[in-house]
Amino acid sequence: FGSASTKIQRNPLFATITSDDISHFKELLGEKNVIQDRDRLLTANMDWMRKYEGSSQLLLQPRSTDEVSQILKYCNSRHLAVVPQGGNTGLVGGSVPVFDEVIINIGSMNNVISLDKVSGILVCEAGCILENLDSFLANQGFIMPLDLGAKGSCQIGGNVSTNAGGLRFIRYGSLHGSVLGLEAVLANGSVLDMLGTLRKDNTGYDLKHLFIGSEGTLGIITKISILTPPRLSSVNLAFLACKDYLSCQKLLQEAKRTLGEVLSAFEFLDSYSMDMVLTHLEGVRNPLPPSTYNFYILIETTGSSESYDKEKLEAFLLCSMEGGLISDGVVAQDINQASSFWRIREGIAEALMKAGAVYKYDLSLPVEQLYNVVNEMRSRLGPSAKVLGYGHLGDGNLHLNISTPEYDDTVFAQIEPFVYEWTSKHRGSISAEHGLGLMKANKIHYSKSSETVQLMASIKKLLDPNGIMNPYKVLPH
Ligand code: FAD
Ligand code: S2G
Ligand code: ZN
Repeated sequence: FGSASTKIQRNPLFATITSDDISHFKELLGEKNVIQDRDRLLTANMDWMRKYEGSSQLLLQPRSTDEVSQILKYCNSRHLAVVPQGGNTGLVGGSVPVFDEVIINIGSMNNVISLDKVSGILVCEAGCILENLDSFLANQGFIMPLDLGAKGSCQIGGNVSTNAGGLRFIRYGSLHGSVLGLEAVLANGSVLDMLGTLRKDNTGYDLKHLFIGSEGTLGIITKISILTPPRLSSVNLAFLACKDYLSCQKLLQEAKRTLGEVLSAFEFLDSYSMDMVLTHLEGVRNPLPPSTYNFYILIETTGSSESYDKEKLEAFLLCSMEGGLISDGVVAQDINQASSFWRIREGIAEALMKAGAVYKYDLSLPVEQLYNVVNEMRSRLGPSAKVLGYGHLGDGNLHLNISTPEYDDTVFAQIEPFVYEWTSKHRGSISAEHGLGLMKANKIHYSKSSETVQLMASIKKLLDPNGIMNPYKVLPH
């Protein structure tokens, strides 16, 4: 794809790094946290999909809120643009520089601060890796309210900044609900202490919500307080096959109705996604006998009584089988089998990267229409590309991914702006959970009115008057 910056001009108001800046940062952070090493910079400048690449000459690794504050205060006074970086697993080009922005990686700020074991309220630093938090909580009888395929690298600060959704969204909802408080540092270095740990606090505008999903453009999140659900003893996972998309929809309605409170995940993938995984990932096999199924569904239940949950799930599966909603299925007998089922769903992104060029669209759509855009895209592209549809069906979130051996301009021109227009026409969102980043900064009007975009721009101007926070991202430039 080259870098999207071919179309964007570097803002001439931004300064470039000088040797005085480097000495200042070394003084402040210590030598080893001021990275100019070529290889380290190469990695930090490239996004996970190897689609966006910046040319930053400097990576800073602060260890405390105060160091973040000092860095931003200095960069703001010098008009040095910055890009906050967490695990760098973002999929819209938001976490890497467009030009030579200074990269500020929060990864060293990875301490758990407190866990209230009565309420399950965790306070931690933004650089904590999601999987590490989940493991820490496991021993305390709690779980993180989100789970995503990137859990091994993504940081909770990045999750909050992108308002990440993920596999548990259907049960535990949005981070706007589970995040109770934040500490954030603004471009001028001021530290906003919004780190409340109360479920209810109705005292004025709830400003933390501005930072949830702001993708590093309003400030750097340094601490988070989050409500973590209790870890329940009984988890079941079924891997099912459906003959058509209508059955998937009906299965979702049935699951919500009959599994009710124990339903904790409802994911789908089509046969093209299954083929992609079986072709490109080692040691992954389809748990169901190959057949003409067109869709696969993962249904997870999480509850507190093994017998009660199993009985509910088995009754649901039997009734769905008899009703013809599912054509085949298997319930994981142990944790290994369950992880092999999840490996199929979570491995699609990785398989796509191995197959060649990927055109990735993360759409929210009404469930009834959600798969139509996949079929439309298939008829538009014909044999020139593989079109995959998978995602969090339970939340109406489609991951439309188009794969070609090499990047192809003509394929791209057949996808955009069609896919955005189609989504907008069906009152969907052009970004369900990944954010806008660089990729969709100029596409926001497909899902937001010009008045709201203008108001967002004035809020950005108020909080970051010099525009140094993650420039060129989220809002049109
Ligand atoms: P980064 O990629 O480093 O940064 C993301 C954005 O947040 C950037 O704009 C960056 O500037 C900003 N940022 C990072 N840290 C901070 C901070 N402390 N303060 C302010 N701004 C900050 N996403 C989902 O929502 N659901 C999924 O199911 C999902 N599955 C994925 C599966 C795979 C295999 C991969 C590779 C990605 C997946 N993602 C998913 C996308 C990605 O993992 C999420 O967007 C994640 O929240 C990014 O976290 P990160 O720490 O990697 O952030
Ligand atoms: C997922 C991330 C990967 C992709 O797998 O749920 O959010 O390919 C996605 O879009
Ligand atoms: Zn997703």
